[in-house]
Amino acid sequence: MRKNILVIALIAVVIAGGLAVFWASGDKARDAQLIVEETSTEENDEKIIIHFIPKNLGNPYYEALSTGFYDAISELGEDNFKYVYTGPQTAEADNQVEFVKKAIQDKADAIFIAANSNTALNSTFDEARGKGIRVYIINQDIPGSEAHRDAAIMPVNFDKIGGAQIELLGEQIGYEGQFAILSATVDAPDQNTWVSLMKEELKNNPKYQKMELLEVVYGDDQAEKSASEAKALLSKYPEMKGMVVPTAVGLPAVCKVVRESGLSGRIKITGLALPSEMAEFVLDGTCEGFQLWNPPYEGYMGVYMVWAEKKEGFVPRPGAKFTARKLGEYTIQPNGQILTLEDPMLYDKSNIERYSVLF
Ligand code: RAM
Repeated sequence: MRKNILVIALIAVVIAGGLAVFWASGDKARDAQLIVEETSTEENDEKIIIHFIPKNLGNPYYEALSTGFYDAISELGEDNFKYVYTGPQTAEADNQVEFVKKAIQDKADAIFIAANSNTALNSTFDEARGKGIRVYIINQDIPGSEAHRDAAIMPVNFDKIGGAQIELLGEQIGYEGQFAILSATVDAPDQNTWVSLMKEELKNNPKYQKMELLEVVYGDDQAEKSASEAKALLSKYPEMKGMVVPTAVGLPAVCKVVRESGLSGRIKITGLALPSEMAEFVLDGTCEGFQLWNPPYEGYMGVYMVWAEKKEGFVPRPGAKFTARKLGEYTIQPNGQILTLEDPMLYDKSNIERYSVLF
């Protein structure tokens, strides 16, 4: 008998409890990720092996997304899966390469990755796919490099985000005045798509002609860097009326700076983030409203897509359909994307308490 024991840190195979518990508990997800499991390769041969590589560890957004993987695995039988949640500490363009390579060594069936770059991973993706591993981009796509992945799970229709974010800030500042965008990393495919859509919206929609974008700065999906960039903007532009912060790490960090500077209500802050991280700032008036979708849905759908391939002969190509139990049927679009939802959702005082217990 082969005694080839794999020790995998940051593995998450502990499924304890049902759907509501997983979706409701970020702490449970975090605890599960710290479990070190030993599994023999013989046992692994029987299991469906899924690796989820987030942009960076310690980002609560991806921990929320990961709970969706747990939930589907729990429904389909945890003994059927080996699920590995692992990735880099920081979200630089090329530092996920080693984690894709680990998934290849682990003979994964599918890799789900929130890529930190549009191009840096292409040859590693090719290597994985050459070995029969499915490569799924999750939470975004890799524009221009679509030929290097099997499909992309999108949280919403990205074409809607630029307009939705500008409209949200516009409403809050009365469609007039200076503002800045605080993004995540300079190479982030999703962030760059949204920022360019926001710029297009400002240029083309006369409704926003009195809104002036001062600059785009980058908080790297790190709370400290986001806070210091926000402080720099506040002192550089005393007339600034607001900031759009489309990152789950950046938005609460910026709200904290604004609150501590005594500027809550005077400077309008909006963007994309988790309701659980934003509740205090919505309730105290630092943030009037922000948007998001449902991150756990993406992981949930991903597991069902892999299951459909293993058990039902599904092949990920445009037009192919699969069913993700409680979410219903999905079809891969002609561009290889699968839309989890169409539009982002607004969170404000009216619903923040309800959603902040979910994710
Ligand atoms: C961040 C990431 C991610 C984005 C969410 C809202 O942490 O940059 O890409 O979708 O927040």
